[in-house]
Amino acid sequence: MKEQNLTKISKFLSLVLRHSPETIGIKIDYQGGWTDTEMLIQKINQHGKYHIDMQILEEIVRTDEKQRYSFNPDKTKIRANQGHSIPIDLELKEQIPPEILWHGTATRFLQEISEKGLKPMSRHHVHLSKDEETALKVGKRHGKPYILKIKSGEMYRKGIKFYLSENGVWLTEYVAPEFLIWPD
Ligand code: HQG
Repeated sequence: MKEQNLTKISKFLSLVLRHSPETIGIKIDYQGGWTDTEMLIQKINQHGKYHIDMQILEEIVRTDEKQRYSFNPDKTKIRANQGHSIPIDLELKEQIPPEILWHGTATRFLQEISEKGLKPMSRHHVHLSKDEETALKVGKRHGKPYILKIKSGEMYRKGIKFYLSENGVWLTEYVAPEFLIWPD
């Protein structure tokens, strides 16, 4: 299938698996955020916007640029690896973060962030990147990008929990202003 079409379907998958499963009438398990693969394919096809089969779904899971989705071992279930707004428990294990992590945002949010810190907004966690380049891409999604460094090592030593999603995104509940490093 053409890459462009796969991207469109992948975006639609993000919508149903992270934010709005009711769009196609499926349910996401609270525990783990999984949904039944066959049911997902059937309901997407019934909804009518896209026509997919197992082969296409496998191709998306394999090739998605950010590795947003995973199957369980026998592929009977599928989930988004992070980024949800619906209530689910991804059952992530706590991890020790690197000393510094990065967060890409937009200049228009800076005033608010400097006063209140980084909040999860509509998602479950604040999303942090392991490198500056990734943070820049994330920031550009919102407008004029701006990159902050996060004192993740210090946060961890103060007892703040960090998680790592299956696709390499660092997650934490909140970053207080004192842990933000502003560029010179
Ligand atoms: C900002 C993408 C005002 C925050 C990416 C961000 C990521 C505040 C925006 C993932 C704030 C929320 C997540 C505060 C934070 N006041 N604005 N106190 N605290 N913000 O999209 O991190 O393509 O929910 O800086 O790769 O941009 O979806 O979060 O700009 O991993 O797979 O509020 O989404 O992955 O925006 O991106 P988002 P994000 P996917």
